[in-house]
Amino acid sequence: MTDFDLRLLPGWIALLLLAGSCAPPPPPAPEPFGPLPSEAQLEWHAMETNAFIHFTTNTFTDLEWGYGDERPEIFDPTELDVDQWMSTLRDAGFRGVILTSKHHDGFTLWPSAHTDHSVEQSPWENGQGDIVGLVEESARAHGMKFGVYLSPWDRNHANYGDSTYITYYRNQLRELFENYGPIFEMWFDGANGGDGHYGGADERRSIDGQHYYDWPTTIAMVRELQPEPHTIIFSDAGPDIRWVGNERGVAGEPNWNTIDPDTLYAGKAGITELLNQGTAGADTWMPAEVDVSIRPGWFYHPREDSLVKTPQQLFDIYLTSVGRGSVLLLNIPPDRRGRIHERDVASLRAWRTMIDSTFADDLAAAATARGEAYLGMHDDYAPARVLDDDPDTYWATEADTTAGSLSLTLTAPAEIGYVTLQEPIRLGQRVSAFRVLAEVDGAVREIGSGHTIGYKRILPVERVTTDRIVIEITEALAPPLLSRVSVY
Ligand code: FUL
Repeated sequence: MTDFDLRLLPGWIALLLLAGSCAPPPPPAPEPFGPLPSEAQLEWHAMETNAFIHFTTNTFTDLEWGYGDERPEIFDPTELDVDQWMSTLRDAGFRGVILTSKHHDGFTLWPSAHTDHSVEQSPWENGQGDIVGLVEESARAHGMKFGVYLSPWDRNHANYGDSTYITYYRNQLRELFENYGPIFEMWFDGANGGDGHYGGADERRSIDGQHYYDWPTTIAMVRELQPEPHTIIFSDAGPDIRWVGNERGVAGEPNWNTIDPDTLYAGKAGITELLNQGTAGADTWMPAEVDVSIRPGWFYHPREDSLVKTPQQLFDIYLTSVGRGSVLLLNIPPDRRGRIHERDVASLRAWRTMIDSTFADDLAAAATARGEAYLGMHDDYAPARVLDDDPDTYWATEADTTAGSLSLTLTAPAEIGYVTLQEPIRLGQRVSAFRVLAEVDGAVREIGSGHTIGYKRILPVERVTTDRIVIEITEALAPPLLSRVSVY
């Protein structure tokens, strides 16, 4: 900094020069706001897209909910190729895969020591095969995390409805965690339609949904079976992630990652809307997961080959799930051969190409960011922080405000169609209303707006040609922060 030797100056002058040359210390970092995500939840948010695999006797009976009296002999995929599933999923960009190891019909895809109603009794691989083992191994070999669905409702089991069934269910969970872990996500499905085979009783059995399963004990058991890495537990009501309230692929707008678990109980009026939108300023971080199938059904049916969602439909779902700060859990059901059908493969490929090409070139990467007010007017919190690759740096507004704005100047005018925004959710979810404006023909006007941002918001904006974009946070629960802004 100086061209000469400070030691030649009187001490007090040297001190003054040194003080003047140092940047002022940054103001204290913003206080976290409200409930915060755990490390495991943060990792889950960053996965963005996971795949669901529904495969069982239903694949061969053409049913969605097997009654529980299916003969294991019908389970006989002719060309099972789990690596084909996994390479298809990996190429489509999925980071994890969740397998229905047992659906409501009770047939287990692994040779369980606790039941005969399993692949062990099927002709496939002469009863020596293990689909759960194959999927687990192949998922990891393809760089994807492995998760499990184990239906609590079991229409095959004779004791379903009494407490011995709960022991059976927990024994199976134990088998899964001990033999196929680590399990990144555990899916506890709330569905229960009443009637079933139940070991030959063929009757309707209703359970007390709130108490029968004694979920707190089961959840504690999962935590004990796998303390690290922490399994993300899904159910209609958490504890780690919640249902999104529909199976159409649409997260709420707003979509709050926070909710009060006490408000979530079956039969509550408006429960699906509550799950869909969450609650601003609530006490628990429990984000919604968007589960939806690539076909009308969850299982493969030949009649639905012509109804596979198109790449455009999948892209729209991507925007209403990942683009609203949720994780997309897209179901792709293998067919009777034991392969992902050609039509599904083609659709997934074209979908991935669509995502990659739409979001290939971030026009903000070379932009300049400006703003009139930011925390302490210090570089650490300047608008430029939304353009660097570090998710832990962010633009921060002053501690006493719940609004703020920044502008981006692109290197040249370009046609834009999407603006993506990210909040540093480690410090809580804050933004509740924002607008995006652009300078078009010399005038600045609004080209889009939204409510929540969260982990990531992809906002389709009016297509305009511009070189100046303004992000205006108009309402927030606490001083707004943004870690990233991209423009496409
Ligand atoms: C629902 C189940 O009843 C469907 O069959 C499917 O497994 C879906 C993911 O969850 O509750």
